[in-house]
Amino acid sequence: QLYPDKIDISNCELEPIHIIGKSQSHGVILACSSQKMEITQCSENTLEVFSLPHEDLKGEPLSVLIGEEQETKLKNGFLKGEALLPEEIKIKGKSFLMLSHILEAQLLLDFEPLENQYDPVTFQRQLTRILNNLRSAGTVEGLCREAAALTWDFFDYHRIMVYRFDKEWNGEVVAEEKEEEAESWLGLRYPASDIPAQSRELFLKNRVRIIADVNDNPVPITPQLSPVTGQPLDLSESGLRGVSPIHIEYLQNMGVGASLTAAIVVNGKLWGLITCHHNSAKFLNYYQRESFRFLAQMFSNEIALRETNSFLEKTSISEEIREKLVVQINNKKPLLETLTSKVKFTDLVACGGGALFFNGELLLQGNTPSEAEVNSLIDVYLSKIKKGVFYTSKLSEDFPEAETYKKTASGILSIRISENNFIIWFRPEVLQTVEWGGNPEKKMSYNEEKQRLSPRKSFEKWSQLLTGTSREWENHDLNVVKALQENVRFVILEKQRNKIKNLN
Ligand code: BLA
Repeated sequence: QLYPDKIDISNCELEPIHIIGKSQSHGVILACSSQKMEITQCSENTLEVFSLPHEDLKGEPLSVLIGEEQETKLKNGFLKGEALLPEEIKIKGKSFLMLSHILEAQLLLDFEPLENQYDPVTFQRQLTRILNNLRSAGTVEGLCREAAALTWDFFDYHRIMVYRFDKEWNGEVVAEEKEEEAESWLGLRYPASDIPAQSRELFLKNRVRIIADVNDNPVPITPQLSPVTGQPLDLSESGLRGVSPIHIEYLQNMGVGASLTAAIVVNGKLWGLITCHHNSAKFLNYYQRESFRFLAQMFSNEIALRETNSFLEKTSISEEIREKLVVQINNKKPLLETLTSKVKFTDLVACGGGALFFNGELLLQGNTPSEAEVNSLIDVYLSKIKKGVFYTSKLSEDFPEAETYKKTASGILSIRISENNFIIWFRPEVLQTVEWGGNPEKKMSYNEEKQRLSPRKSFEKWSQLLTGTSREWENHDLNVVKALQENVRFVILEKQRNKIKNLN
């Protein structure tokens, strides 16, 4: 079975939301064979939307619906491999926007109502404001606030949030615009399972997602399997894709009537989302969503720019220190001494202290666990890890013995020089109170009526004191210690070569 019967929150990540087989009811999803341009599948709401029964459409040439001229245009565009542009189409006197996507031997067509016409002047003004305001926002925080403010101004939703993911895909509201009387969710965190992996994956493909009416009944697409491919229709590109029932329930529990979300993608990775909530149903047409897409794109570019600059700045500082260390270790003295003389290995990355373990000898520098504790850490834990570089900001989670010294070493970064030789950096615990939007340990409850697990009902602020966690290791930290690892390995090899030379 392609679409499982029973989806609940214990198997969220298995829900194949891209082949959900349903359309949101404000528009029509239709598929046709690209060979014959014949309608093969459509959502069952054509009577409500077009005043034409869906039974009468299937098997008919697409021209019956959109006219000969549009059909020819579509077919030619498809044959030439050109990008298919949105077309304004009149059906029984009503205006629609037809959005076309190519799916190998089929065309996937979205028909959306077009009530307000496209206004190029408004559109242009929005683009100019987006460019100017985002470019001049200073910090990443300022940028997030500006993106929320622009979204608020342009699209009239009741709440706007910039939502940022951490390494484990939990998210935090880092900027917010809302109505005055609504409670603030700024700073609240939400667990990764609220937005499962396949949904995050889809956001990389299709950057804007509108849910026009949370209380809508999604309309089935029939037949379920495409007569062309024998497979369900891939709705990844559709702007009308029906919404997962679990997510609907989630939004209902939150009291949301409609949502609009855009992906923030930085260097190919989902960095966060701009999410808009409305208290009642709300639809934005394609042109408005294009403005939003542009806003999210510019926002993404500006984040990437700031992250790259900050990375380069930090890298150049630590590279300078590494160069000095390399001069020292090329000295004839013993390695332990050369790594702890004028410039110390602990100067290389921000840390509380560090340890050198070479040929059975241990040297501690700065704030560290005791000798016995570090020896045990290496012996019982690190020596079993086969990676050349290992790091964690929650050591005691995987190595419970570390609980006793979490104050000095909640975080460790370790490089392996050879089989039994290590350089280790320690980061102290940073106590943090984290505010969650609802207790993350009570993500679900059993729903008698639906006979399945349901998302949590309460999103009330829930505080958690985070212990045993250090500041996270960043990419520039990892890069510079990897480079040092190469340098030290090379020096050891040279020393061994010289020894052999001298023996001969
Ligand atoms: C999707 N969940 C989402 C999305 C967001 C959130 C932003 C993107 C889709 C959208 O709304 O358009 C979560 N929304 C939030 C959070 C806030 C918010 C955290 O406003 C904070 C203020 N959701 C669950 C559980 C499951 C789940 C337990 O909580 C698992 C079954 C599923 N969430 C789920 C699915 C989607 C989703 C399947 C994709 C919905 C779709 O695209 O159809």
